[in-house]
Amino acid sequence: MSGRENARATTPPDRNALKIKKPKSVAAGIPAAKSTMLHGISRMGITKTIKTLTTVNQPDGFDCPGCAWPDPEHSTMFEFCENGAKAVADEATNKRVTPSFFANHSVQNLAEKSDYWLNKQGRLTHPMVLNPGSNNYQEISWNDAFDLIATNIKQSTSPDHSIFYTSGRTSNEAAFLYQLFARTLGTNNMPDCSNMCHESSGRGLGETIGIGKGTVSLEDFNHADVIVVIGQNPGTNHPRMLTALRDAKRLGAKIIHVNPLPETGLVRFKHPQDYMKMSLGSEPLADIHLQIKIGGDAALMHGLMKVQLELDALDHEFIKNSTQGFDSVKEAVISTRWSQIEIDTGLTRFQIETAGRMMAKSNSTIACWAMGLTQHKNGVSVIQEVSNLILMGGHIGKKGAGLCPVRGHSNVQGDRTVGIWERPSEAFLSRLDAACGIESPREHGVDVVEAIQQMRDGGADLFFCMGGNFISATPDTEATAEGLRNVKLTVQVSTKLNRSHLVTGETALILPCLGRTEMDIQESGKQFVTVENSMGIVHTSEGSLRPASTHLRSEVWIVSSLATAALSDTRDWMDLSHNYDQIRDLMSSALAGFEDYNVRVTTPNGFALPNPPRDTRTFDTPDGKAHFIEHALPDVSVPDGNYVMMTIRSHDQYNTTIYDLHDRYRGVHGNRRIVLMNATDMIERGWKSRHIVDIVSHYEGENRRSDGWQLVAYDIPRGNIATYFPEANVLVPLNSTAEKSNTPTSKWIVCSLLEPGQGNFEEE
Ligand SMILES: Nc1nc2c(c(=O)[nH]1)N[C@H]1C(S)=C(S)[C@@H](COP(=O)(O)OP(=O)(O)OC[C@H]3O[C@@H](n4cnc5c(=O)[nH]c(N)nc54)[C@H](O)[C@@H]3O)O[C@H]1N2
Ligand SMILES: Nc1nc2c(c(=O)[nH]1)N[C@H]1C(S)=C(S)[C@@H](COP(=O)(O)OP(=O)(O)OC[C@H]3O[C@@H](n4cnc5c(=O)[nH]c(N)nc54)[C@H](O)[C@@H]3O)O[C@H]1N2
Ligand SMILES: [Mo]
Repeated sequence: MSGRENARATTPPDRNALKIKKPKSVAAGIPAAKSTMLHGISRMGITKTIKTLTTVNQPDGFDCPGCAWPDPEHSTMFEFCENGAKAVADEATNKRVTPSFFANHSVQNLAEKSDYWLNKQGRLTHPMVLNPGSNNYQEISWNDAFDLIATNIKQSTSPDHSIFYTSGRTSNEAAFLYQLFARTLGTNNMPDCSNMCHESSGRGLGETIGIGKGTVSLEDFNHADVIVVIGQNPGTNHPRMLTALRDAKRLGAKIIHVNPLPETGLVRFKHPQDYMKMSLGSEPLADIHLQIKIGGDAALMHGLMKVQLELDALDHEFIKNSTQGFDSVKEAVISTRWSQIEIDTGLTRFQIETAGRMMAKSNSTIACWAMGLTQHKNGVSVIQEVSNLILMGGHIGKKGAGLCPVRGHSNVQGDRTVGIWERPSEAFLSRLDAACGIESPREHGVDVVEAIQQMRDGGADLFFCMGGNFISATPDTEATAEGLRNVKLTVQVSTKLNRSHLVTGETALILPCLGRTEMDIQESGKQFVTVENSMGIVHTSEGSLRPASTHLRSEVWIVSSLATAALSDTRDWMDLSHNYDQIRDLMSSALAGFEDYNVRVTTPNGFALPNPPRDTRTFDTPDGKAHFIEHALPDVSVPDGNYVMMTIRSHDQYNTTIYDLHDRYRGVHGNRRIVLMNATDMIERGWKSRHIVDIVSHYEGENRRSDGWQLVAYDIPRGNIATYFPEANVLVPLNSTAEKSNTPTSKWIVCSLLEPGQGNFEEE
């Protein structure tokens, strides 16, 4: 292999295809329902579309692979949304990527294609190997594939030279076995997508409330007086959340939307399923939109807390009996000046006071957030500021109130619960060791950014990915590519073709696996798996479609086979894969809160994992109290002429999977290589929409360049710009990460915009 394949995510480069329309004012509704059906039918045909869409999120169906938002009582016939349906259709596509496809397309040839094209080719059907010096993947038997991995592991001088990545669709059963395998082998090198996602939430909340998860249930939305939605675009990324917000609103809740963009989903909403009832009206959602500057949230929290202090909207009894650290936060907040808050947020004192008064009147407030908070330098501390605000009013551990990080991947929370973590607690490890008769390593493993660094330094023999698309999801594409090319063997367990199959180690394997929608039949018969949603409810998921190929294997079977080939322990790993009940029995004894797992998980709608703040208003911190944590405001100034860029999702993608080239709600069609920019900022530069620019990012004296982006005038604060992930990942500096969580700062990239070819910065 030449080793210089295009590592960058690319988009079909037809600039004339860009159509700019007015951003939509209503989310969902008939266009969403139409898009759902058309998308489904074009990928799967009519019969399969109806069959799959009627079994998503039903008690005996499969869990939607779209997002981690919880299901209501599984009552409606169609519990799905437009983007969930796209995720399902994408997996259940009728197209196939077979060995002859790989014979016809060299790796170099595939690397020239866009990410959109790669995904469109269909489901992977056979295990494939890319041998050193070869330009094409060739078919390999499952046995030979595992022998190859086992030989690599055995020849490696340390278990820590192997790295095991996980994306967030993996089931609890597969994830539990996978971490048991890695720890039996002797490493905690288990980076996961969470490192790039809600790691900041986990770290932040662990310190403040003693659990790294949210504290609300879906039912709480029906009892909230105020719901604050910060740094989140639910209309696109968690469409079913809009139903919960609409219901809350009908019951009298006020909604405060904090976002640099006026995201359509929070403006007006029309339930896609209502159109079947011939109800044509839409409903407004957000009562206030605080159009904050990127990175201004910590200052906003100080402003909102100032108002709570001034109006004495405090739960004094709760603060006194159940918390620690209030006084120092109070002092910090008082000493923050309004002028500073106004500069950092770009909002007026009046706007913040209006929202603050709304909160002060509330008896029960829920704060929701996603990537707009976590992917910042101060990702951990800003979440602790949100927690300060919520704790101040006692909005936790009572009906209708609490903290609600809205998770991304459908089982990312479950994977962490069952042990996918590079820095597991001693309590977790000692219980695992006792139940499974192993001696887990205690030294922490590498997270995503550290994994890239370790690979670049030549310290990795094996990089094994359980799902995901590492090269495109990670920051600093070129640095990641350099790392991957340095590894002896890279392995991708995947459902669809992606760029991570093209930027590889010396030898590379593709192991094709079953998806959520598909039947999983093992020796003892048909299996189901279990998953945990964003609100800590664990339930079953069972696919019903015929697998895309007879050569596909379940992730559980793949881990069992890998362990059998690579380890010389006495556990009968294959036997565990014959009947997943046996894995769940092992989980019952190895995991806190999983007692009687097999019984409890089959109760309709599943069961809730223990959550002390929510269940009993208690906090599992060293002193048993909830902690207020004080932070200085971050410096959000940037040099003159620079812009702050956030990298966000369009309406037609699932992370690195590009379904189509449009962003319907934002009115952008046909091109993804675009920059959303403030119109006044554009006039200042003498630019108009459709003008082409090059982007250069700056970090600690390093510059990264990406050429050929098309401008779109948009309602975004001055000085801020937005681009789509993954195309813009090449501009995210590897070392620019959040303090404590080490999450790449994908929402804070300092950039300049240049005329094409201008400037002395090279595109690498
Ligand atoms: N259809 C679909 N569904 C998905 C996904 C998908 O790609 N497609 N991805 C899944 C995954 S893994 C995740 S993590 C979630 C992601 O869900 P989101 O977090 O909603 O995803 P992003 O597009 O990254 O949007 C971040 C939002 O934060 C705002 N924002 C950016 N910077 C700031 C800031 O400094 N302050 C504030 N207040 N707001 C800011 C942006 O304008 C945007 O609205 O969605 C999940 N669901
Ligand atoms: N710049 C920038 N970068 C980001 C983000 C951002 O907002 N901005 N967001 C970050 C976030 S929040 C996340 S979560 C990560 C996502 O990072 P990843 O989880 O690594 O990426 P995905 O795009 O979700 O992975 C898609 C691939 O997963 C495989 N797949 C799908 N379903 C299955 C399955 O059931 N089993 C297996 N084994 N494989 C499957 C398919 O082959 C598909 O190509 O990206 C992060 N990167
Ligand atoms: Mo995510």
